[in-house]
Formats: sequence, C-alpha cells, structure tokens
Amino acid sequence: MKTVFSELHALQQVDTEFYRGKWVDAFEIPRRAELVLDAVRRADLGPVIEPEHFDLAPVLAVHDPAFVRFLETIWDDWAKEVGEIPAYPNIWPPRRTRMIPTVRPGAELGRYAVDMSSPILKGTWQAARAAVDCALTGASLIEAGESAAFALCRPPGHHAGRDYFGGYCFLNNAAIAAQWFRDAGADRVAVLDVDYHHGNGTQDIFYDRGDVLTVSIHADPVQDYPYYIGFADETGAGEGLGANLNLPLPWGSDFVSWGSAMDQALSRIRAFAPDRLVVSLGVDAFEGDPISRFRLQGADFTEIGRRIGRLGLPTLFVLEGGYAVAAIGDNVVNVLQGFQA
Ligand code: SP5
Ligand code: ZN
Repeated sequence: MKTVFSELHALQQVDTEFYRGKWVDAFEIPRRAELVLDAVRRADLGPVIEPEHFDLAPVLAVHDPAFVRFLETIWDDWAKEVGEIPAYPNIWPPRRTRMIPTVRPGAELGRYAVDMSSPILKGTWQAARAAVDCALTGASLIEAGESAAFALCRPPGHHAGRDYFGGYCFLNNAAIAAQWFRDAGADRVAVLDVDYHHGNGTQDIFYDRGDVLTVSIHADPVQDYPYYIGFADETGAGEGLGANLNLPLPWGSDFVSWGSAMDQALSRIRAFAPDRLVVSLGVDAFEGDPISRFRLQGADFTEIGRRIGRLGLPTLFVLEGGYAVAAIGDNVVNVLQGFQA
C-alpha cells in the first residue's frame, strides 16, 4: 500500500511538555514520524508519496468555523502581544460561560484548548494542515480504487473535537477523512480507534450521526487521558444512538483482554456494514510505551492488522499516538503488514 507523508510535520516541534508541575522531555516529537517513515521504507511496504493540497472545505465539514479561524490566526495574534514563544493557555472558561470573543490571544487559547500538551507554534497551522492533506490524499487513493492507504500523519488528530484541541492534536485527520468519504459518496463509514487513549474528538464530531460509526478501544477514562469521556455507556445521541461504541480497559490489559475487546469492535463494524473504514492507528497500547499502561507486544500489532484485514473493507490507516520511539516503526509496520497478509 502507499504511504502519504509530508516533511512539514516537523514544523510542530517542542522539546518539553508540562507534567506534574515540571517541564519534562516531550513525548510527541518529530522523530516519531521519521522512524515510522524509516520502517515503512525498510519493510518495502510500497511507495511513499507527498500529499496533494486540499482547500479548507473538508476541514470545515467537521470543525467549527470560528475554531478553524482561531487555529489559523492565533499564532500571529499571540506573537504580536507576547512575542515569538510557544503559545500555552493558562486560563480556561468555567462551565456555563458564553462564547463572547475577547481581544486577548491568551484568553482565546484557553477557550479552545483542553490541556497544556499542544502549544501553538509559528508552524502549527501549516503542520496540522499538512497532516490533513496526508489523510485526504490517502482517502482519495482509496476513492480511486486502492484497497488501502497509510496516512503518516503528524501531528495526530483524534483528540481534536468539533471546536477544541489538545492531546497533541489540532485538526482531526481521521474524522476529516471519514467525512470526506461520506461526501465522496460512501453511505456509511466506520472509524476504528486503536490508540491507547480514547478518541474523544472523533466521538464528539460524530456523536449524533448514524452514518458514521465510531468505535474506540482505550484506557478506562477514570484512570487515564482524556478522562471525563470515553465511558462504555456513551452510545451516541439522536440519530447516532447506537453508532458509538466505547470499549474501555483497565491499566495492565494485555492482548487477551484487548483482543476480545477488538472482536467486539469488529463484530459491531461488520453489523454496520460500512463502505469505508478509517483506522485511527495509535500504537501506544504497546507494553514499552512511556506514557501508557497496556501490555501489547510487537507481534500483537501484526494480529491487529490481520483482524482488520479480515473485514475486507477499503481501509485508510491514519497515524495517531505511540511514544516508544525505539519500537514505533516496527509496531506500525506490523499492523500494516498484518493487514496485507
Ligand atoms: C494522540 C495521543 O496519543 N495523545 C495522547 C495525549 C496524552 N496526554 C497526556 C500525557 C500525560 C503524560 N504522562 C507522562 C507520564 C510520564 N511517566
Ligand atoms: Zn494515544
């Protein structure tokens, strides 16, 4: 299968992130994408291509226009008031406050950010747009008849909701691709999120929709990020009732329990009979991941790919998390090779 990759990912780059009151070495680093790219090349997975550039319409089809405008303009506003330093929020609106625009970039940052893990930098907008372009180029390959494609996206996307960003994510690459498939004529699209963290942004975007099934296998939100959301009783709303499936698992879960959650996920997807599948491919469920607490082994990722392949669906893989840099390339390639086997 083809891999879509853009060098522009490297514009999103910080050395440190805020954790327990201290600045620690950043986990979401450009090296992640470089190592995945190396592994794709070493494994001879197929050609690596540059993305085509898409306009903003597919982004605006899932994200709030004011939020998109904010992401596009906040760096300039921040740099003017504060200087060219990474833009972090230090204030957040309480519940039941209104969306009245302020003239202060710091206040707007807090309005749209859900945490401090995703600073806005000079190149953030460009990097986030390039990741969207990778996802949409992958989707268009599938639309042109390929059975699968790998969008090597960075920054990741599944924590970005309709009008918020966080968890290293700015624009929801997978959700934008899923909606693009709908607009290209697919009647039903499924998103399977295997990242260790709940795909809260994707759930948020499609929660009241019956045409896009969202399924996520992740750490129990009482124990891990994104907290607050990702519980098993969140099953969708309105027309989307029954079209969201959360499969939270406790810390320490290995492939015995993860694999049976996956079987539940796959049978729900089969019953939904989608025309297209988008996989939010995070590999942070790996035992050696530095910020996660599941116990999947390298070979388990091959089995994940194999089981996804058995669905027999045109499948777009979109890279999300995975922070064990020494293993990220192998873990991702294992999924893709298992899929093709
Ligand atoms: C895309 C994705 O995987 N985003 C993950 C966001 C997780 N944010 C919380 C990070 C918490 C860092 N914990 C550090 C633990 C060090 N032992
Ligand atoms: Zn993750």
